Amino acid sequence: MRIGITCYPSHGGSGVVATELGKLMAERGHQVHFITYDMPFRLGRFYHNIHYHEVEANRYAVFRYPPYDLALASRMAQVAKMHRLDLIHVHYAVPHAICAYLAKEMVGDWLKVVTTLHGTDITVLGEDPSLKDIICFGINQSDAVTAVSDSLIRQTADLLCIQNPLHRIYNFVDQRIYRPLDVSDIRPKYAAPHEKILLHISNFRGVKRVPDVIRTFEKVQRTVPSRLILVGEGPELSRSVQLAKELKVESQVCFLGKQDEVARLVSLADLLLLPSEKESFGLVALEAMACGVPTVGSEAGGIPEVVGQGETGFLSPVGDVDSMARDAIRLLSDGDLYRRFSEAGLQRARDRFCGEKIADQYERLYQNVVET
Ligand code: GMT
Repeated sequence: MRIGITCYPSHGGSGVVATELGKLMAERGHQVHFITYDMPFRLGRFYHNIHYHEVEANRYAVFRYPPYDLALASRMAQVAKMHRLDLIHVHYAVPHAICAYLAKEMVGDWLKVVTTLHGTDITVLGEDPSLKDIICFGINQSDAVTAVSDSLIRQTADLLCIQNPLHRIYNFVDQRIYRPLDVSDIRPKYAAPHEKILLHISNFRGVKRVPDVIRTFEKVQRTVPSRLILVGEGPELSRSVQLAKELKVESQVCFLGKQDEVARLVSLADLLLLPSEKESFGLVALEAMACGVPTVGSEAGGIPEVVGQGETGFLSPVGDVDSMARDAIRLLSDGDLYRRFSEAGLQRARDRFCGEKIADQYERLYQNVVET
C-alpha cells in the first residue's frame, strides 16, 4: 500500500506512535509518506520506503493567522495525486481529519482516510463549543476511526455524536528499543548505590499534575533514600521547581528538560510516577513497563488498561498522593514484590502491546478500508 501519515511531529506520544507505526509499515514493504510541518523527531535519518513532505504555511499581511490547515490539506492532495496514495492516516481529529477530508474532496473518492484519536482532541477540544461540531464532522467523514483505549472510546461516545464505529487499537512499543538496558555506566551520576530513582516524563501540562509527582516524592524520600528525575518541559515546570524548593527536596530532584533517549532514561529508574488527571493511554507507562519498570500513578482514563493494577503497578484516585507514596514505598522496600511486578510488566508489554501485533491490526484495517 501507499500510505500517507500526518501527525504532530514534535515530542509527544501521538507523534511517537505515528512515526513508529510508519517505520513498521515501511519495514513490511509499504510505501510511507509523512506529510507534516517538521521532520517527525523519531525519524531523523534515512529509511528505505519512507518519504517526507514538508508543509509550509506562509505568512501574508492580509491574514491574521497563517493558513496552516489549508496548506496541509493542499499538500496532502498534492502528495496523494503525485504518489497515488491509497490512504492517509491522520493522528488527531483536528485539524488533521478535516484537512484529509478536504484533500479527499480535491482528489477523489479513491483516497481513503483513517483517523486515530489520541485523547486531547476529545477530552479537551471535544468540550470546546467552537470545535465540537467540526471534530464530530472530521470523525464521521473518516473511512475508519481508531482510538488508543476503551476509555477513550467511551469518552468519545459520551461527548460527541459519532456515527462511525470506533476501533480500539492500543499503542505499542518496539521491543527492539524498549527493553531493560544496562545503564550501570550512568546510574552512579544520578544516585548513590543505596538510593532508588523515581522518574517522571511528560510535557508538564496541567493535566499531568507534576506537583503531585513532587509531593509524592517528598513523602517517599522520608522513608526510602531516593532521587527524583523529571524529564520534559511545559507550562508547569517553574511551579514544579518552586514546589521542590518549598518542600526542601530540591537537592534530590533533577530536572533534565527534553530528552530523546527514553529507553535509557527509563532503564535508569526504579519507578515511574504518572499521577495524571487525564490520560487516554499513557505511553510512557508502557515504555517503562517494557523496560521492566513498574508505575505508580492515577487511575485516570486509559492508564488502568496499560498498567495492571496490583500486577505491574499501583493506581490510586487522581490527587491521592498519600496513597501513591504508600504504594511507592511498598514497592521500593520489598525486593520480591518489585521483581514480580517488573517481570509481569515485561510479559504484559510483550503480550498486549507488541509492535508487530499492533501493526497487524492497523494493516488489516488499512486493507479493509482500501478494499471497500
Ligand atoms: O499527553 C499529552 O499531552 C500528549 C498527547 C500527544 O499528543 O501525544 O498524548 C496523548 O496521546 C498519547 C499517545 O496516544 C497518549 O499516550 C496520551 O495518554 C495522550 N494524552 C492525554 O490523553 C492527555
